[in-house]
Amino acid sequence: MKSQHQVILSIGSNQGDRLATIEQSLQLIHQQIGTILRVSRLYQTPAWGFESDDFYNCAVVIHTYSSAHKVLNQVLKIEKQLGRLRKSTTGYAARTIDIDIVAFDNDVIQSEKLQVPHPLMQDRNFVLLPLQDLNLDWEHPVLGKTITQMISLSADVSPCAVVQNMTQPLQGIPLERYNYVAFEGNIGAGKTTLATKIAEDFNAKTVLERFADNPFLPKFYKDQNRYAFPLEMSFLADRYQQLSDDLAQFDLFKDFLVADYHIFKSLIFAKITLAEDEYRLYRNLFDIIYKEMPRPDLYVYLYQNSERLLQNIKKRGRSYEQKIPADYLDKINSGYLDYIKSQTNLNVLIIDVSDRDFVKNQEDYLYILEEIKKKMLSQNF
Ligand code: PH2
Ligand code: MG
Ligand code: MG
Repeated sequence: MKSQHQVILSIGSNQGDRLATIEQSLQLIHQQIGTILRVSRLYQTPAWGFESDDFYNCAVVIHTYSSAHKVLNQVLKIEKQLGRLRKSTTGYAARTIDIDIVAFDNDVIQSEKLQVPHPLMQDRNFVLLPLQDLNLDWEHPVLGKTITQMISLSADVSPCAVVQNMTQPLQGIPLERYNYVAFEGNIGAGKTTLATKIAEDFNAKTVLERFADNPFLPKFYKDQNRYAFPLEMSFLADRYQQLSDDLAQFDLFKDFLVADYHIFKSLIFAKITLAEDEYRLYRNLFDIIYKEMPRPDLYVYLYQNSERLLQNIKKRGRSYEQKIPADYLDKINSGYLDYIKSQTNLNVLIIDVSDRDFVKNQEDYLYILEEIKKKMLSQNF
């Protein structure tokens, strides 16, 4: 199950500067609704179902956290921004821009405002041909047909000619040139959410920490002195086992992995939670284990102020985390920053995500991608 919805949009224009308007609509969709994973080629198509000038049409597949009705409101807003006027006449009219929801996951929606899949998609070359470019493994949830099957069954013979290729918004961010990216950050910084989203958008495999199963964690938050050592030991053992299992399944030279932790966090936490003599013992063991672990090609530290961390912790509602004090979070943050400063062999990028919310605001997510891109450019990657 994906954390985001996969949505297919069909876009058309037959008024004004058709190419420029469609390009602007793509930008606005990517910035406001969700990540555009792929854009089809652009087609010139005769007006279907009415007499009017030829259209330009294309299609996109996006990932979004928005519900179907939210996406509908978002596309209507973009249509308005791009000068779409809706008259209360019946039938089709020429338009600067039309953005239709063709599919929303495998959902079937029949509401007054929204019918998904689009009820006429199977009869329209100007929808089906662009969709074919997207190379989806999507099947119509009612008709049980793939795009290719719908094309061969369709009676539409209208000539749709390719005009040009379109710019792919994600192409400028060749993240997959890295093989192994680790997202790090304090408790509640959003590591898992971001790692999951990036992995979905860039078609990567995830390595996610299995924190929830650690039986010492709730005990530790009640009695730190008693449970710090077994807690840190079990985290280390678990992370070591998981990383060796997970990494063994993947080909670090070929696959693209996104992790929501780096094993070094074990030592950062241990330094804070353990007594000095316990920490020395722990460190001996850690060093032996650490030598064997593969290094990430990029280590992203998501900095978030403690006030926001506490809000996030409250929002996600894990009962045993609710009493974490701000000064513990401050210490963890300092531990991370000390570690980062001491590293010469680690490719580190610190991103300040205070006042950003990459689930609610697509623009905040794009900001993070931009920061990663700048880092790649600065290293000629
Ligand atoms: N949209 C319509 C009706 N007819 N014909 C073409 N070629 N392209 C369109 O986007 C289109 C249409 C209703 O939205
Ligand atoms: Mg339409
Ligand atoms: Mg429409």
